Amino acid sequence: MLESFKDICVHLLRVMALILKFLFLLYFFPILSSPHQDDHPLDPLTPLEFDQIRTIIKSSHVNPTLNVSFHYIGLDDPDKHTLLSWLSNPATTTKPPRRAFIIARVNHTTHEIVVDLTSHSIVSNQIYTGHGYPLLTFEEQIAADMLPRSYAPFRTSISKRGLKLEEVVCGSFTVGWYGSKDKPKRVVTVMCYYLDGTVNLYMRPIEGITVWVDLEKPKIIGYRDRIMVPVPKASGTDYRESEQKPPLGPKMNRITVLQPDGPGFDIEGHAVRWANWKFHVSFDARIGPIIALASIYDHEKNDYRSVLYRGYVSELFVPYMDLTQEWYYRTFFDAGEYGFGLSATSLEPLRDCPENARYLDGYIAGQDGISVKIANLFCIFERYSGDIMWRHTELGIPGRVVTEVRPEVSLVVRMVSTVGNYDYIVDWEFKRGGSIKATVGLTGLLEVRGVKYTHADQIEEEVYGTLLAENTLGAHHDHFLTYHLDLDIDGETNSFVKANLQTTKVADNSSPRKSYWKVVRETAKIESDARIRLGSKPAQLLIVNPHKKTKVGNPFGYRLIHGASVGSLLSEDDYAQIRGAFTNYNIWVTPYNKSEKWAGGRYTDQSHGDDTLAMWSLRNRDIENKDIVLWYTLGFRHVPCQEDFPLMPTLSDGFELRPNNFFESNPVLKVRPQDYSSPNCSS
Ligand SMILES: *[C@@H]1O[C@H](CO)[C@@H](O)[C@H](O)[C@H]1NC(C)=O
Ligand SMILES: *[C@@H]1O[C@H](CO)[C@@H](O)[C@H](O)[C@H]1NC(C)=O
Ligand SMILES: *[C@@H]1O[C@H](CO)[C@@H](O)[C@H](O)[C@H]1NC(C)=O
Ligand SMILES: [Cu+2]
Repeated sequence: MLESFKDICVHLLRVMALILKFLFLLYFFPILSSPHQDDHPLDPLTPLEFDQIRTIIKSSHVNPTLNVSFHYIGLDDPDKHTLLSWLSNPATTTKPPRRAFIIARVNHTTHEIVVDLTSHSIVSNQIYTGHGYPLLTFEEQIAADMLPRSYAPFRTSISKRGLKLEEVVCGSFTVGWYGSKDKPKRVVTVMCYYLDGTVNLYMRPIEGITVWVDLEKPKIIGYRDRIMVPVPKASGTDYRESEQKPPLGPKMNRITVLQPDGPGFDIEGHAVRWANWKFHVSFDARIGPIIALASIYDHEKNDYRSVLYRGYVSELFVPYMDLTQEWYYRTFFDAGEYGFGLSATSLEPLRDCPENARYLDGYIAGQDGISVKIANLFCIFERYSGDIMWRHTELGIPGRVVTEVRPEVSLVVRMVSTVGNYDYIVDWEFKRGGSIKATVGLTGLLEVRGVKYTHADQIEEEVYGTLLAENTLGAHHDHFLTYHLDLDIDGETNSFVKANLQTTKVADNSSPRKSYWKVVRETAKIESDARIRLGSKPAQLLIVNPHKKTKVGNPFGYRLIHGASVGSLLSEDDYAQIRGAFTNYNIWVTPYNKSEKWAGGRYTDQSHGDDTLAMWSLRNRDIENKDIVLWYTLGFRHVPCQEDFPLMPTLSDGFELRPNNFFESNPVLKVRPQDYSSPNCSS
């Protein structure tokens, strides 16, 4: 009996598979056979294109003996209007040209080069002479990190401390800018750490030694050994499973994620469709993940409606609060200095992402312009976490109980960037109700300073941090992430509205109440109207389309539900803050401008802050009824605690972009619950 049931099941499945295969071919054949299948104008550069770029630039050079080092190679954004009209009418409009933007150093000069990949030619090649330098390459950092080992004074410092040279590893740190008017060299400091029994090098700083390296030579140009403190112990610092000693934590029962019908999304090249959403996922060496052209299907209007033209983490700012000579300059810009995308890591299946995830690979270019693959760069998965999308139990009808529930299922796109010691988990999550949630999780290793102290009671002076373990001080710092959010709410022409919630006193005796709050709407006309420090005034922040209204007359809109209202506490005249001035406010709105892409400016290493979002915004342009970009900075103030040692459990924050009078009514009312009833053939 059982046997025959199984047979029927297997047979049924085979027939169904055949039908599905047939339908699949019927549906996808025209797409599969098209040569442009995964050739979207916003796709990241391919290995073939990296090759073309290298060849075109090298062969164009007047003096072939000069080496070209590539500091940035990315897609030169297609013109927004050309792209949007081509997308809406590919048959009769021209496809935007495929171009790359390159920052290269040739003979100690910074070049900005635009290459046309269709005509295989150089469109422009300009020399940049302003302040600041491009991203550091991995290769030059590695070369700098190797120098101390063979440098006699350094070897003396190491043996003076009784350490073994072969257990020393070093890392390159950007040096910032502290008011000097001279044109500086491209310099980093190299800081060294000790392994000897652990892989957690960041918990074992060899404090007091600073090595300055000229990256272009590369050569040591300065050396200082100022203080000697014990290197913190190795014991208790290793985070590898194999190195943990009992007592161990409880073992979890297995949890699996099954999707008997396969994943509910579809990836064509870099275009993703899932439930009512479609969007494009891309990747850039500087900024990492990019979500573009996110549109949501409106069943009532029978069409896709645009929400987000493009969203990405534009810059990160991580200033440390330690004023000692080895530390004061540590005010990092992880995108503009180190490359948030260059620092992306391969995801570990089943650990970084659940069982039902699909993966996408990505490519970056090395300093020589040759592409390097990052396998499993993105994971994309449907998240069913047991949450409720909506529900109600009605007990108010005599003699009846009505209960309706819909479970929440969402789609997550994830990338992890490990910038030296820190790991940033960047998620973009799409919900059927129309929300886009962005979350960033911080984990990995703190930057700690070696100190002589073994107990907090011994500390008398300002140490700028928390004692986390013997000789180990976790330095105070912040992490700011500035998101570029080019929302196009049902079209490009939008306005930014502050709906202030204002406490109003009832003066006369018209009500037994003494107060209430009312909504006072303010549409931002110029850029200065839209600079906001969150937390100062209760308000709802909206991007609306003033030309399009619901049937009852409310403008279509999306609301920014922000996370913790954290802004920089540095004074605005602090050099670090001048460079990171894009964090002076949590919210800025600018008119769309293709060149205003990186909030910390194009050349962030040793920048003077003359090309930041804060400077652009000073032009005070009109932003009402325009194609506008919302910039949102979320922040973490990090006062380290012992739980962050030896590795920090993930700390998250984020924001939600949520429809607000965008739909006529609840867009997920008619969502059909998942089918749990299919026969279980797996036995
Ligand atoms: C170019 O690079 C090669 C290989 O790294 C090196 O040997 C050569 O000295 C470099 N040339 C110049 C002009 O820097
Ligand atoms: C490299 O630049 C220096 C000046 O910075 C110049 O004197 C030299 O001629 C340049 N070399 C070549 C090969 O162009
Ligand atoms: C676009 O931005 C760049 C850089 O801020 C600026 O030089 C240029 O004038 C801007 N264009 C317009 C039309 O505002
Ligand atoms: Cu931190």
